[in-house]
Amino acid sequence: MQILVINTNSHTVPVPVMPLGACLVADAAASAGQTVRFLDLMFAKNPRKALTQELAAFPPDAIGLSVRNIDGNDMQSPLSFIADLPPLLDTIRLLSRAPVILGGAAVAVMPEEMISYTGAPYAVLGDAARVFPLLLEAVADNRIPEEIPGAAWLENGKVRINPCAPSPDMRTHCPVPAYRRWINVNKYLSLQTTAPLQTKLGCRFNCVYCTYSRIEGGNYSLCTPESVRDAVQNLVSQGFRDIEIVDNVFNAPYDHAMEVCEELAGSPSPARLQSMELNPLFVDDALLQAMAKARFNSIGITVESASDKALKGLGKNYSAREVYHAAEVVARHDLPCLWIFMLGGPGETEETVKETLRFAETRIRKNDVAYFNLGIRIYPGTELEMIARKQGLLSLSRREMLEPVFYVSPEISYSWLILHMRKTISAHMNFVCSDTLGMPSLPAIQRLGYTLGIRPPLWRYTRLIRSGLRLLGLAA
Ligand code: B12
Repeated sequence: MQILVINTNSHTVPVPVMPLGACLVADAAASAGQTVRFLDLMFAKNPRKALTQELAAFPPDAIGLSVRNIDGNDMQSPLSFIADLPPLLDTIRLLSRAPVILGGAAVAVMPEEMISYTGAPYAVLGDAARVFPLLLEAVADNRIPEEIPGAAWLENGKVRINPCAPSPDMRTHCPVPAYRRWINVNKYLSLQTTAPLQTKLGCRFNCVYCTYSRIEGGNYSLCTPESVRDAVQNLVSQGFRDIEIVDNVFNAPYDHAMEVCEELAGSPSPARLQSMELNPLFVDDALLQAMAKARFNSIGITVESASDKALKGLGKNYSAREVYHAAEVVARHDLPCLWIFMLGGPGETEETVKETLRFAETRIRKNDVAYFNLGIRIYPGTELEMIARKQGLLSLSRREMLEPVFYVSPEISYSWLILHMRKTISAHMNFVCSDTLGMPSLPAIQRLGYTLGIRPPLWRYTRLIRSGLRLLGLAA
């Protein structure tokens, strides 16, 4: 069969992200003997035209459509991406009879809604590198994929979804795609993109707003440390130096993170690593030492809040005490740290926001950075959805929730939150929010930085960049 895999994501904030899953399914289909081409729309000036040309050059028998983002997850400047899909699907239907197989994080987050919205006859959930080739065979035989775990399809206008097969507890292979076969890697790198690498699947936490356990399952499936080492070597051999661990939480389970670090420390490599998703409860001296030895050049802690009341409202498994403790640990090490906050959750008040800001102002080092999300995207099926409905804040149907919809605690005024945070961010050059990332000058800064030899993560230079922009009289 001739298979076309399309990466539909063209969002470039905070950086254009390389389509890890889409490249993995392209690899899997090629390994299964299919003839595969890849259309990456990330940098396409006119996606519809690019698709039209591709369909003419390579008439496919099936099309894998990767959809990463439903929306920008940003209440300050809400952006919906799903509206980009109907024009692409119309073009496909007009020029080809190939069935569309939907995949990607957006589909994992809202499967039924995404399948009904796009009208795609098939979709894949779970371990797509395994499921996609099986589904292609079923499609070739015109067979309903009833026996394939993780397959979804439309039957008489109804969405049918097979439960995913359980992932093994340990995996001896940590997947890395042949990126350069499918995408223009250099273009991504010039915009400060890192090569994503996933060392585990699964999330056992119960944060009220989160979709991670739905996407990856509630049980851990861990790549052996040796396989992670091999994956890093593979990426290095493909010319990558900046590698980002994209696990939903890197330091849980703690022992796995430690073992991965020890394995990486023992194998010489020019790779620089980063992870933006550490849970403060499991940040200690041994971990940061091990990460530094493993050649991590920075960390991110998704701390969300430093107020007990707000942390409880978010369903976090730690309290403000552990947040302060994490800051003490970070202060004893050299690793640059990005602190990520989420303000406006259940129970948030002006007082709890001020508590969090007191932490940020007194405990975050001057060269580290605090990033503030204001308001929380509500996804169907989360506890936050139930809370919002109970509080009378949400009356939309699940389908309508494909458009960005956000939660802000009824105990706080959103306009107060915005004004207060703008004032605070303006007074602290190492504090940022999504406004800062949305700066039109960001891509130029990313490119200039790359040309000058600055490598990811760029946020380490936040203070310098914002001060420079201010000096030039530009928005910072
Ligand atoms: C790490 C991460 C980031 C990092 C990425 C770093 C990097 N170098 O890649 C950063 C911080 C930059 C980031 C940014 C954003 N992210 Co983010 N991110 C993640 C996270 C935690 C992991 C992503 C990942 O790489 N997973 C591993 C790979 C293997 O998964 P994958 O590519 O999705 O592929 C799997 C399937 O989707 C499938 N698949 C993929 N394509 C295809 C195609 C076909 C045909 C098939 C069959 C299957 C298939 O195959 C794989 C499984 O086997 C996810 C949450 C999660 N647990 O998935 C959120 C997530 C993807 N992000 C999300 C969002 C919203 C964003 C942002 C818009 C906003 C933000 N939070 O900053 C930006 C957008 C960036 C951009 N330019 O597009 C959402 C997307 C869905 C949604 N809600 O809209 C997620 C799901 C989190 C959430 N809130 O639910 N993100």
